Amino acid sequence: MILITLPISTKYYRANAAAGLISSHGNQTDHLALLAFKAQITQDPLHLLDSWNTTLHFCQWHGVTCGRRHQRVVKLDLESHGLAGSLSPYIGNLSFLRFLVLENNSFHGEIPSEVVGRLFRLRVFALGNNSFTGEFPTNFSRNLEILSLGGNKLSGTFPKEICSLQKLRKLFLWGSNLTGSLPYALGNLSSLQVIDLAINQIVDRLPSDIGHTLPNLRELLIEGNHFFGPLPSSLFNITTLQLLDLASNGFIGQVPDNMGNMQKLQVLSLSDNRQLGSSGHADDLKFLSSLNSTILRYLLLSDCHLSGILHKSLSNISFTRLEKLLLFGNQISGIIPSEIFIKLPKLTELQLGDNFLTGNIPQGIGKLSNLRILDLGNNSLSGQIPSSIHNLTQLLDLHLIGNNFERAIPNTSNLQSLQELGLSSNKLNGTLEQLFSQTSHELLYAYLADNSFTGSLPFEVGNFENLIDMDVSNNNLEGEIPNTLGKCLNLQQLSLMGNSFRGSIPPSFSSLQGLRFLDLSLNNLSGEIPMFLHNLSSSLEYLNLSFNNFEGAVPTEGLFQNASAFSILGNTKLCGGIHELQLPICPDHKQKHTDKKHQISLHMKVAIGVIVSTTVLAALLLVVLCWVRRPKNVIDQTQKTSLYDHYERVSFLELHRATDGFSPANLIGTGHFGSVFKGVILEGTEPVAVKVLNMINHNTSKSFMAECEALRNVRHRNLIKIITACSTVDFQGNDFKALIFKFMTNGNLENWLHPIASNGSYLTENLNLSRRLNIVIDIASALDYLHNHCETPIIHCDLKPSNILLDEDMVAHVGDFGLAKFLQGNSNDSGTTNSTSSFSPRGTIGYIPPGRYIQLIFHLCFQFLTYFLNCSQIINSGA
Ligand SMILES: *[C@@H]1O[C@H](CO)[C@@H](O)[C@H](O)[C@H]1NC(C)=O
Ligand SMILES: *[C@@H]1O[C@H](CO)[C@@H](O)[C@H](O)[C@H]1NC(C)=O
Ligand SMILES: *[C@@H]1O[C@H](CO)[C@@H](O)[C@H](O)[C@H]1NC(C)=O
Ligand SMILES: *[C@@H]1O[C@H](CO)[C@@H](O)[C@H](O)[C@H]1NC(C)=O
Ligand SMILES: *[C@@H]1O[C@H](CO)[C@@H](O)[C@H](O)[C@H]1NC(C)=O
Ligand SMILES: *[C@@H]1O[C@H](CO)[C@@H](O)[C@H](O)[C@H]1NC(C)=O
Ligand SMILES: *[C@@H]1O[C@H](CO)[C@@H](O)[C@H](O)[C@H]1NC(C)=O
Ligand SMILES: *[C@@H]1O[C@H](CO)[C@@H](O)[C@H](O)[C@H]1NC(C)=O
Ligand SMILES: *[C@@H]1O[C@H](CO)[C@@H](O)[C@H](O)[C@H]1NC(C)=O
Ligand SMILES: *[C@H]1O[C@H](CO)[C@@H](O)[C@H](O)[C@H]1NC(C)=O
Repeated sequence: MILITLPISTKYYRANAAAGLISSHGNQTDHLALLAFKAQITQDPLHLLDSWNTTLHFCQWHGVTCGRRHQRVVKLDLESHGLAGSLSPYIGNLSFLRFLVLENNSFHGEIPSEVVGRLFRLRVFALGNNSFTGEFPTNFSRNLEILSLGGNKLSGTFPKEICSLQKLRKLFLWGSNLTGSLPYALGNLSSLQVIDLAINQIVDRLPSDIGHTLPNLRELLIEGNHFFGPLPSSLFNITTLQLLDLASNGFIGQVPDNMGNMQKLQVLSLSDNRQLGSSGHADDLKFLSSLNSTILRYLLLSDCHLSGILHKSLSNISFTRLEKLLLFGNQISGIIPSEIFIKLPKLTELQLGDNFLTGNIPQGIGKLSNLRILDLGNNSLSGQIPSSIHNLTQLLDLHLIGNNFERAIPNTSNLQSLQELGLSSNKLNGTLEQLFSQTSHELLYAYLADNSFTGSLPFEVGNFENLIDMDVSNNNLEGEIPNTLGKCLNLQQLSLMGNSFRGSIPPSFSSLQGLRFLDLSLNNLSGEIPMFLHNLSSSLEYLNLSFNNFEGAVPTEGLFQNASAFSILGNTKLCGGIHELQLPICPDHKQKHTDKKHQISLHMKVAIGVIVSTTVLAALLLVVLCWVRRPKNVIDQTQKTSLYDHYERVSFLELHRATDGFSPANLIGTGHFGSVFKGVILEGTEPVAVKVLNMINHNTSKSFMAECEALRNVRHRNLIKIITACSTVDFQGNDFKALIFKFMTNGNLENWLHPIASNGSYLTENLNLSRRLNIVIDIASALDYLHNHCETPIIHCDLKPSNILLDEDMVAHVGDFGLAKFLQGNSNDSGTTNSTSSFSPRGTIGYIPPGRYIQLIFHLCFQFLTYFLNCSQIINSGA
């Protein structure tokens, strides 16, 4: 590559030499060095080295600066370009180089010794935040002013050679795994302004004369090392200091209180020095009143051993620019003085948690309108949470856990940025309605455990779509677990333990695919353990269902294979499960098949079974029947819609109300289509069944239209009666489609045929022969009507016991037309393409003379055959 580009550049040089612009062979050397540098770059995501081409003189290449007179490279600055590759030793030939800045890229390999040793004019050597390996370079230019090698993978002790760099102003060796102590000679480098040795393994004391030997120090960062001993008071005498970060070391003793000279100080961090401060009664916070910088922004004093009385220590301070005041994890007592809210008006973080504070939160806290984090947790604060927190519109994290706060939570409707709400372990009471309906939808963490909250868990919990962790354990909550929790798709931990929740586990929990921790213990929950829980096993690590009233079979798959991964203690009605559980064997192992293939073969079986049994039974019992069953009008003209006329149009809100917020208590069935809820739309009217379609399934819309269309005009006593439909958007603006049917008191046929799978109430009665026969005749009548008496014949295509519904008189009604097909015209289309006018009941079958009754029975039986044939044809044709 270099060879190819050479001739062109030679031509270029000749041209320029003739013009007297370029003067020496050094120009060639620089050009070659840059090309060699480029050749070892393997990644240049921003394409910034594209300009390093032959059209441009190398002095005009991106990141290259040349001296004006001699056209030699004096500066190479390619900071933060995302460059990857190794560093070419040819760079050592750029003998006029003064600035080499490759900071914050992805260079790897060793730093070539040529680069360090030969560039004797170098003033700035900045290779920090790359991935260089090997030993620390040693042979630095005597002219070096800035040395930045931090954030690499270099190894070794502190390079002593640095101490001879008399012009050094800034030294960055953070995150370099440096071990050992600091060379004493470092304290002679009085020119030093910045020392950043944070996050290393240095074991040393700070020299007591540091304030005299480094009088120009502006920034000292030694956070995250093993410095020990007392803090030298001379350090706090350095008038130039702006940033002092001594956090996470082992400093001990009192903090010097001669800070009045540091008038340029912006950041003081002494956090995480666990023995800093006296262990006695002395006022360790006395130094605060000597701090005299009006531009202080961060005061970070958390996790030390500071004792003191807050209202005395803070009474004299006034930091009008202070943004962060962190004092958590100390031994500080006293009350929160309301003056501080006036004296620290710019606070964004106030963290006083894990101390011994008493009293209440002054109303004045509302003045801190920039506050983002308020942590007062684990103190002994009491009283009501002040209503003025309403003013803290920027608040992200409100952490009041572990105090004695009482009464109700104040209005939080203004806290529209809130992500973490920590109120656990207080004495709060009242309901959660207001909190849940008002709080920001951005909420990620809700810790409300160990209080005295009452009422239900509001359905608005579903608004918190980003919720990760919710703990409402040990309160006095009751009612159903809202199905809307299933909308919190990011939920990882949920504890509802120790309340009085009842009803079953909502079906929507099946969508919580990231759930790791679920504790529902110590409630009054009932129903079966839903099968979908074992599907969550890829994420679920902890499941506690103990001390409830769950019943039926314990699943045996997924999580339920491992007896130590879940607890079901204290549920007396459970059976089955893995052997270790030692539960009684379940009476019936019948499995529900949801598999599509199974469904088809199942309904074929049903159809065949029905055909055979009907034919035989019909023949045998025909005579008996003529007496038992009086002919009825096949079309029931008396059943007018008048009852439901007043809700022709029904809104989401009305349905929401009618079903108690689609509460699981009202859930009467689920399937691939969605869920069916029982509800009462107007008080005093008959209940309805609300079939809410699952909008995640993209076929839902089609199926909704098919069902609407199919049921729009049909009217038959053995077809399910549709009252109205609702196609709108829910509270979140998501598509919402529901069909509203007359409620069938006696449930579906499936539950009568396999009573063990139902909720047990059907067990008392059973289906005798005449009832079964009546049901078969009802179904046959419905099919006859659909096949022969509609202008466009309809094939139901999903006939199965769970779609046969029984009213209070045990009259069967065929339901669920989601898969219905119209036979006329293009039989592959669903009904949506047929015009509605072509589709209406054809004529009426009135009274049938007894003589034609036998004929009618056979005609009806024939309908099953028609259904079966048509439907299998449709299925086979792949429609
Ligand atoms: C060389 O780079 C410059 C600046 O990016 C560009 O304008 C010019 O087209 C490039 N020339 C060639 C031959 O790629
Ligand atoms: C480091 O470089 C990356 C791009 O590679 C950039 O996004 C980031 O802001 C840079 N960091 C600093 C501190 O400059
Ligand atoms: C430049 O440096 C490289 C490697 O350090 C070396 O091989 C080369 O001879 C030097 N001189 C020139 C004029 O490129
Ligand atoms: C170091 O590099 C990483 C990744 O490019 C970047 O995110 C970070 O900001 C850099 N830090 C510094 C101090 O440059
Ligand atoms: C330092 O660099 C100079 C100039 O290249 C060289 O003469 C000397 O040997 C080098 N010393 C070390 C210890 O590498
Ligand atoms: C701090 O500086 C003052 C002069 O500004 C001096 O009198 C005092 O001795 C210094 N204290 C320490 C501990 O260096
Ligand atoms: C604080 O600083 C001011 C000047 O900003 C000075 O006048 C005053 O004496 C200082 N107070 C202390 C206690 O050092
Ligand atoms: C609310 O904040 C505003 C400034 O944003 C302030 O003027 C007002 O006094 C505060 N109200 C309370 C009750 O603290
Ligand atoms: C809430 O607790 C307070 C005492 O802390 C009590 O006076 C009040 O009646 C309680 N309210 C409710 C609704 O229980
Ligand atoms: C490069 O610059 C030098 C002066 O420093 C000059 O003498 C020489 O002719 C130039 N070299 C070329 C190849 O143009």
